[in-house]
Amino acid sequence: MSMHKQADKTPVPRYKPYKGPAGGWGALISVTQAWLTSDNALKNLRMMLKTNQNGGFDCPGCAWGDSPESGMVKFCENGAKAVNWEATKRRVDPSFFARYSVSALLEQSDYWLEYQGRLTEPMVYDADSDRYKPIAWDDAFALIAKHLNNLPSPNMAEFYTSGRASNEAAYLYQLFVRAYGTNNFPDCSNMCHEASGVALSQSVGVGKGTVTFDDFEHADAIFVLGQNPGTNHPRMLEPLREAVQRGAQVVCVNPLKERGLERFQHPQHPLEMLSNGSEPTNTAYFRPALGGDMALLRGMAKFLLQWEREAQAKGEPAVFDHAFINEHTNGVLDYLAKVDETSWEFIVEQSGLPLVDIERSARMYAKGKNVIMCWAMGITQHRHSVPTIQEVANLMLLRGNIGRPGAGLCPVRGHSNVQGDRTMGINERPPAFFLDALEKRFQFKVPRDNGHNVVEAIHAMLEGRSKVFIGLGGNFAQATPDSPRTFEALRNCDLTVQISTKLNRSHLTHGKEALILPCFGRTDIDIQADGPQAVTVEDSFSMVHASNGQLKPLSRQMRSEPAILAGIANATLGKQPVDWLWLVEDYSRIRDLIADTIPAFKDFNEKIKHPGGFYLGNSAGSRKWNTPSARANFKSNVLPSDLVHESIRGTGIVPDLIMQSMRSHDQYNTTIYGLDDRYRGVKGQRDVIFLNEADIIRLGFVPGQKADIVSIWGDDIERRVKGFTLLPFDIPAGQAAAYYPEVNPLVPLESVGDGSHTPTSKFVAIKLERHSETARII
Ligand SMILES: Nc1nc2c(c(=O)[nH]1)N[C@H]1C(S)=C(S)[C@@H](COP(=O)(O)OP(=O)(O)OC[C@H]3O[C@@H](n4cnc5c(=O)[nH]c(N)nc54)[C@H](O)[C@@H]3O)O[C@H]1N2
Ligand SMILES: Nc1nc2c(c(=O)[nH]1)N[C@H]1C(S)=C(S)[C@@H](COP(=O)(O)OP(=O)(O)OC[C@H]3O[C@@H](n4cnc5c(=O)[nH]c(N)nc54)[C@H](O)[C@@H]3O)O[C@H]1N2
Ligand SMILES: [Mo]
Repeated sequence: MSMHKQADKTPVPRYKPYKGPAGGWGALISVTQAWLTSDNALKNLRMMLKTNQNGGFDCPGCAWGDSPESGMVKFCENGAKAVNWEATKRRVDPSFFARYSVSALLEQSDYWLEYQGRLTEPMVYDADSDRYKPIAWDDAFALIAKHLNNLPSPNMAEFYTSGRASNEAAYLYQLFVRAYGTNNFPDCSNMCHEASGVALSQSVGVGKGTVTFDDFEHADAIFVLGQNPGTNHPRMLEPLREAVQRGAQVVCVNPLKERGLERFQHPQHPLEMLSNGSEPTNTAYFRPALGGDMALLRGMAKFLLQWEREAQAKGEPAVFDHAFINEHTNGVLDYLAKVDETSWEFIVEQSGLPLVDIERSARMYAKGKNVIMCWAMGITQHRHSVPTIQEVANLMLLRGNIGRPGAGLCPVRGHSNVQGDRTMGINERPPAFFLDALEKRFQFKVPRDNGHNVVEAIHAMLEGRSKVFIGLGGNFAQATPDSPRTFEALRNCDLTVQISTKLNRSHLTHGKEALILPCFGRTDIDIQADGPQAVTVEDSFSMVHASNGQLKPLSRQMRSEPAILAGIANATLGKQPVDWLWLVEDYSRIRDLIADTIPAFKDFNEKIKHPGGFYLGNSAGSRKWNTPSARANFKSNVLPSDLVHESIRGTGIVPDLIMQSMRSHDQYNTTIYGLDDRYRGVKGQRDVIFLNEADIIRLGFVPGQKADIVSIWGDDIERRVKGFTLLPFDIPAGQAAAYYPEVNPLVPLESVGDGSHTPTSKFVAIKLERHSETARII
């Protein structure tokens, strides 16, 4: 992949199955190309060696944690891409904006927009010329303050957060927004691991994973459900491969045969690279129906129950951990009654797996003394994600697999600080204890009503109930579902403000007035009045550590996220309830406030001096259950009666296929680095839909032909994307897969998870329709 050159070339569509392992030479070549073709090659090489090192910066890629060992090289191919992408020398400066009107920019692809470089100066939209023009920082802050202070209610403003924001930025942001008077905190988490937080809080009393990095070395079995670590968490492949090598079971559950879950060659092990050897990363691979995981998990529980009864009858050792269940849990009998009630026929039908596969996975689970279960978006972006994750917890509770070394729950987070942002209070439904602590420390009346999540915020803007949108990072316009409606929602606003590093579609689908505020990223050196500043982040294993930028910022007009937020807060509220501008002179002052109000951060400034950071602890991980009963809860859910939503069934239209949306190997969410998807064998194109060849023929098409994709929902809105190439692929019949964000126009805003409000991006009912043009696969 040559990510910096491709933008100017016309892509040649190509598809050829990938035979190599994940990682290995392919990854090394790709990293090297990313370096050599970036315009900062030498500097970036030096930077990469600082990735995830003490005194270095936290990789802006994913939220996977690091081995506590120091001295190791701790970055991966896709981390390298993320760093190079941020550390470009190209600039989107006032002369760029003078050249292109917003309408002209709207014609460009997401790939082209971000490729243009870093935003370097604050800009304001000028309606007369349809262009962004420079604005002084203080004038920008004053414009925001004017809008916010003129709203009839603070609940008419939306404050979005994307999960790269540091703890310091996030804490300052939530303090400002609550002092302003609302809990409207839509955030990327609402589209991501929300279901994990909701489900686990009810089951085990904490919404985070219970494992740490070391646990992977002690597990006898690791389940990887609905996750593609080869692309999205490459550093996770190493512990998986090591687990297989030591004889542990690694069980993958994924309808697609993802390359990284099959074979891995370590790009940093010279011997393996030279011999071109590679190692398997799984011992079993099960391919369920989309949304079929809960049925699979229920089936596993049903086998355990059957074996438990057989063991009791024969006087053999128990399958369940009775001591744990008695001492630590609630509701096991109700739950087992539900398991008994669920029929084998229904389990097989809904899971999409034969009974022998379900039995095999149950055996692998039961054989492991210590088991870890990992999951990501394949599990969380469904209507019944909350009960599915609770079924994971139920299964783990039956054998006491929570709160002991080598065992536990591991929702693998996405954005590098999405977990920390929640810890800092970016939460539209904040817990009372947190609000109480804020009120006590800062002496103002904290808003207590729940605020808007992402989907509610879009509805509110569409209906004119919200008029101001502020985005701390991210790309709200493209990351959200039902794209044309989201665009309309943003355009309905009186003011939209984007605090960003790079140009994206959210800057172009703007309100009547609009600001672009350019900020530092993780890699930039951040100098404030008291000198260079570090920020802190929290990974998936609840480790908090410092991150120090390494590169001189491209322009003196760029500011840090905390400095921008302090500017907005100061203009809007003055020195209430804190002296914002004084706070950002030295971020340890912000950390002192965090220490005052969030108990696990006591002595924060001292603790981050520890190399590798510090562990926040996890109540469930130490078998303390923060539930009303002070026990872990078996949750007695029933399987969905039909995976297809009643709104879809109500139309009487029978879907051709059920489609998931997913990430390619060359993208970071809405940031497109290139047009290839190496491990899936796709080159030079993104408007593709992966289908079983039999389905292509059944539906009257030929492989390589182009089609329109139309989604089905019980309303009058036509949801259509045009001219997608039909790629024959190793995918279960009846299923389809395509790339996010290209297919986001197909995801209905109303199709959300029960209890999580997460758009169901992994379950879209579609029909294929004829498209005039036909392309050939080369
Ligand atoms: N390089 C890179 N790294 C990233 C990101 C990125 O875009 N690029 N994004 C970051 C973010 S924010 C996140 S949240 C994570 C996302 O990490 P992932 O969750 O790995 O991301 P997706 O590409 O959405 O992959 C979903 C996987 O689930 C499978 N799947 C889909 N539906 C189902 C289902 O019903 N059941 C099962 N069992 N499997 C299913 C798909 O086949 C696919 O392999 O990665 C983070 N890291
Ligand atoms: N159909 C479908 N939709 C999905 C998903 C899916 O799987 N399928 N996944 C969902 C998930 S899991 C997530 S997390 C969301 C992601 O949603 P977002 O987090 O909103 O999207 P990103 O693409 O990560 O945001 C990219 C932009 O962030 C800005 N940026 C990058 N670094 C920084 C920084 O350090 N500071 C600031 N201030 N800005 C920065 C840049 O301007 C860049 O253009 O999308 C969701 N949407
Ligand atoms: Mo995410």
